[in-house]
Amino acid sequence: MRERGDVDTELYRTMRLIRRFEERAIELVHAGEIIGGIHPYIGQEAIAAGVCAALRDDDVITSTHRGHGHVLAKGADPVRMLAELTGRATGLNGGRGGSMHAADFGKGIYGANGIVGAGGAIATGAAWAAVKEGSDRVAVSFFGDGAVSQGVLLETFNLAALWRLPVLFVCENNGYATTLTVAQSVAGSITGRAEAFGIPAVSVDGVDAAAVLAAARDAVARGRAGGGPSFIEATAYRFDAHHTWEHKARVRYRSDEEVAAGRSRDPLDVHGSRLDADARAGIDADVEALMAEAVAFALDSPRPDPAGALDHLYATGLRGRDGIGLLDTAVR
Ligand SMILES: Cc1ncc(C[n+]2csc(CCOP(=O)(O)OP(=O)(O)O)c2C)c(N)n1
Repeated sequence: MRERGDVDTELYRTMRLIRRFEERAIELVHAGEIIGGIHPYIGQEAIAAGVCAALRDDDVITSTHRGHGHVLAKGADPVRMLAELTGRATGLNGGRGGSMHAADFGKGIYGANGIVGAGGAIATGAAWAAVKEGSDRVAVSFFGDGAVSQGVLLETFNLAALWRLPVLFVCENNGYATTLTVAQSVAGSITGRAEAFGIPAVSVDGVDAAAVLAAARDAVARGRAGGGPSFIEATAYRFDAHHTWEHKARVRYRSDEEVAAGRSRDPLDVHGSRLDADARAGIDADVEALMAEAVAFALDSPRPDPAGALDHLYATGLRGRDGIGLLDTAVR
C-alpha cells in the first residue's frame, strides 16, 4: 500500500491527474503533435486510481490500448509520459512506444498493449515469477469487456487458478468494445467466466474510487497470502470516443441521451465530493501546473534521431541476420 498522504486525497489527485493528462493529450492530438491519436480513458479514472492505490511499487501491472490511466496511477512520470505520447526522445521509452506501448519496468509497469487480452498472460507470468522468487508481490491485469472472450485470457484464467498465482484480473466494463455492446458480444456473464475456473469474482461500481479500492485491497491481500487469483468487474462509462479518430468520423453508435446520462455521474465528482473544497481546489491547481509543465517539456523536446531507428530492437549482443534487407545494411 502506498503511504503517501491521506488515501482519499491521493485517490482524487490520481484521478484529476489522469483527467487533465487525457484532456491535454486530446488537445495535442488535434494540434498534430500526437501522431495517430489516442484512446481516451476519461470516465474510467476511478478504476485505475482505486486498484493502483492497493498496490506497492514492486507490484506489477499490465495495461491496454486505453492505458494512460493505469500507467499514471502506477506511478509513471506524467511529464515523460506526455513526451512519450508526442514521440519525443525524452519520453518514457525514448518516444518509440507511444500511447499504446508505454512502459516503465522500474515502476512495475509491464506495458500498455495494443493487443486486446494479451496483458493477462503477461501479468500471470509476472505473478508466477513472484512466487518462484519467494516474494509476496502481486500482478494486476487490466482489460476491457471486449477481452473477456479472447482465448488467451481464458487459458490464462485456467493456469492462474491451477497454480494459485497472485494475479488480479480487472475487467473494465464500459459497455462497449469499440461500437459493439456487451449484450451483443458476451454470452453468459463477465464474472461467470472467472467463476468457471474457481476464481473469486465481484462486480463493483467502477465510478466510485473508494469502492474499487476496497475490492482491490481484498483481492491483493488474498493474492499476497497465497490465496490465488481474483477477478473484479468494474463498471463505468467511457465519456469520450473509443479513439480520437471518432472526433472527426462522428460514428453514431451511442445516442446523445445515453452519453449525457453516462457523463452525469463523474468519478471525479463522486469522490471529490468527499474532500474539503479547498483541498480539492489545491489539487486541481497543482495538477494544472504539472500538466502545463508536461506540455511545455514535450513540445520543447527533440524527436528521436532517425539514425538510431534500429536501436533497442535486440538484446545486447544479438545482431540482425544477414540477408534480411534493412537490418542487413543498417545494423552493421
Ligand atoms: C486481438 C485484438 N483484436 C482486435 C483488436 C482491435 N481492437 C482494438 S480496441 C478494440 C475494442 C476493445 O474493447 P474493450 O476490450 O472493451 O476495451 P475498451 O476499448 O472498451 O477500453 C478492438 C476490437 C485488437 N487490438 N486486438
